[in-house]
Amino acid sequence: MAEKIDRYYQAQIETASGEELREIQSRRLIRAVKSCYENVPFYKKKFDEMGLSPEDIKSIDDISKLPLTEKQDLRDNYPFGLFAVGKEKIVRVHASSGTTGKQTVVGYTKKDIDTWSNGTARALVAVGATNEDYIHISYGYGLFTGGLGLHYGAEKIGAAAIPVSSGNTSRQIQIIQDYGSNILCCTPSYAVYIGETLHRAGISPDSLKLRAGIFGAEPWSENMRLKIEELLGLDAYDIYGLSEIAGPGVSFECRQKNGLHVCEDYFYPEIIDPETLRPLPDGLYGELVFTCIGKEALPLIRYRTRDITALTRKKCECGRTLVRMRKPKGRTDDMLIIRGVNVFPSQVEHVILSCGIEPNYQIIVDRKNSLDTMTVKIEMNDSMFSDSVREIESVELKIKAALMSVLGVSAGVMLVEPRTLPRSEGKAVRVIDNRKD
Ligand code: DLL
Repeated sequence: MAEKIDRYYQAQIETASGEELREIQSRRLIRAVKSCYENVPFYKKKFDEMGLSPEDIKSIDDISKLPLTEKQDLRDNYPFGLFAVGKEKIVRVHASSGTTGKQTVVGYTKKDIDTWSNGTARALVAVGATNEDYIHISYGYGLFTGGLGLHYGAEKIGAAAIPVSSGNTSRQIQIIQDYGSNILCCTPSYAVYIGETLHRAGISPDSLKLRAGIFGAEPWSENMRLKIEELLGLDAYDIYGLSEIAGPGVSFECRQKNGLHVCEDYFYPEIIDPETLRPLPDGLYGELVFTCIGKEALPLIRYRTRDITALTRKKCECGRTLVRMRKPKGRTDDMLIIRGVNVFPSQVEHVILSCGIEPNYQIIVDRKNSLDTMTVKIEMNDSMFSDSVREIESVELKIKAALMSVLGVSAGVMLVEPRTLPRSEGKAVRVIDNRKD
């Protein structure tokens, strides 16, 4: 287990007073707004249409006067139309995978890469990483921001980055064993897969040097945290981010495992009601919106992430004053509406794990005779598989009842043979929606 002293990568910022932070945020917001107005025709047009001038923004308190930006705006200006700097200043591009429509492309100046790496460096130090650690990075390297994001953070703190990238799970395990990897970075679903493979190979997690894991890029529940910690024998921490804003490290968990500290000196968060678009007070769940106040190449203003969370400014035991966001529940566009009831895949995951079953599942949604149906396919583990049909049916009924009580809508449950559902080395695909609107 990690030593219990809290350390910071940039103590001055991470433990700054509310007043100091607001002063930095105000100064940076004014600069970002000016840059957008002067350098991005899309924002100039928006401001002019609203009758808004950059001079109207005098402090961070004026933020809600600014227009919102949507993913579609990035798509409409594909690939580089929202960049605020010339080609000569861009040193890197990344892109989001974008399962529908065009990809969204993001650019970074040298300073932006530095800013982003500070975020991942803060995240690594917050979970106890030091320059003596081997940081095993199994997020994909490439246009996806996961691999290179953690990589630069690891190098910043002087640790040794192991750029394994995703895939080839037996090789991952070999490297974890042979190199003595201390910190594992990958998606939570891939962490489960690595853990299961380890167990099948008869390798005890106690024989490894893994101490902590930094898992993100997809929503995961508290029960999933316990599962991963048990499978891999480490402390599992959440990390959040999105390519449009930077990549991983926009927010991160500390040892308290109680919300993710937002790097609010670079990325100013707000929560809005996704229907009325009005700002919501701390503590209420709504859609997370970010304004990039410390970025040069793509300083997005009030970007709608579609992620659902709540903010809290309550004191954190770690000493960091950076505002915390709750573990994201899911995305407004991932939310399933089943016969009028809102269902998040993360709720289904919570139920499955609380019934003591492994988190390998898939939600199949269909429409039969104009009625929505939802079936949850869940993999049995090897010991369940040898149970009698009656025992298996009774487990199905138990999960069905638990789903009904948590979701408020009935769902079919189908236990399937071990290792028959697709595994993911990156973001898991949990939902198959066969409804045609
Ligand atoms: O997923 C960046 C990342 C890489 C974050 C590695 C953490 C670790 P995108 O591919 O642009 O970027 O996807 C961003 O993924 O809007 C959320 O919906 C989801 N997401 C990311 N982190 C979390 C998390 C990366 N910790 C989108 N919990 C975001 C829940 C997350 N959802």
